[in-house]
Amino acid sequence: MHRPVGITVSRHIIDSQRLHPEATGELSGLLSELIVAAKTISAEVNMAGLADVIGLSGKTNIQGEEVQKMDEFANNTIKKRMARCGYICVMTSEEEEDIIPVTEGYEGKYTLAFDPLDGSSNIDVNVSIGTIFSIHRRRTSLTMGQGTKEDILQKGSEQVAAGYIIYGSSTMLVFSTGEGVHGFTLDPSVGEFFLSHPDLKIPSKAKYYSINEGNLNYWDKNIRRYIEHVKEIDKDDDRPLSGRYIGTLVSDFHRNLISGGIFLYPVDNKNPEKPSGKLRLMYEAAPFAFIIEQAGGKAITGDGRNISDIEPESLHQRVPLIIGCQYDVELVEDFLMERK
Ligand code: FDP
Repeated sequence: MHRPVGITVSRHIIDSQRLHPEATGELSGLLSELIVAAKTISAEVNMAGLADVIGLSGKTNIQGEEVQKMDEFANNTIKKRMARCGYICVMTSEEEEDIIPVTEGYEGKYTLAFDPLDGSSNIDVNVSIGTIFSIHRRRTSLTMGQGTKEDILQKGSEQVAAGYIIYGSSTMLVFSTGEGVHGFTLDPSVGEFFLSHPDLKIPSKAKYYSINEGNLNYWDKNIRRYIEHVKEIDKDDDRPLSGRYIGTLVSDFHRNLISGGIFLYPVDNKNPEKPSGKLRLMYEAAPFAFIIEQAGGKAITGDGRNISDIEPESLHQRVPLIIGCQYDVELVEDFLMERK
């Protein structure tokens, strides 16, 4: 389907829905509600640096309202808007221990997992941060009312939609409902997202590698061998790759998707309480895996599993993540399996 640059995200969603005569409009409604939450967060993020300048002291702002930390604000904004939207039956947030129920009487047929503000260490230093979301169809029957953990704990390959919003030099929304990946840029003067990046495809080979090299001495020897490899000079193989690491997964992912790259957060032995790396399956790895596969890339754990095939066991489960251009992800796997 031709998607002309410049159409609004609302029109894009309606056009996509028309491709499915059986669609009830609920997924479209859900996405539209999420987009409103994203715009609210974007406006607040843009003001974040001013909080101190305009004399907000302690916990109250100039209007005497309580000042929330940005991540709390983002979490509350999504929770409040989605609890009564009528399209989901349960939510889970990276910020909360347990599942979040929706308001009684407003139960719908989808579930929502979200990371309200990814890249927490970058919030206070004016570096890009983002919101990530993942949508599944509920497993239990609609007549059962409130959703359960069973509805939420589903593998990535069963996602109906996934996406992210990046609050960068512009605010962008990138998402997929399983029919390619499309990117929209927010025009803040009219408060509307416009299609700017239709049908995004990741380049076949990486130009960039992204990894926190400060962890080098905690890595397995095969990851170290791979990183040595990407730094070697070999003109015929376009090496060395350039290093880029922002430390906000949304931003590192976004750059790699557009320009071609590979992101790695492998297993390390830094913290015995995190034997599977740092990143979360439900809020980070699975939604990005859905998007990257739709864009022609790949996401793996490095121990023989595709991220999308992992059946989650708990809400905050962590997984190692190697994601990006197919060629490079497969090469990392060869190094890890010692085929290289
Ligand atoms: P943060 O802890 O700052 O919220 O999942 C969280 C995350 O950021 C990712 O966005 C980012 O890619 C990664 O952690 C950075 O971790 P390191 O600081 O260990 O590199």
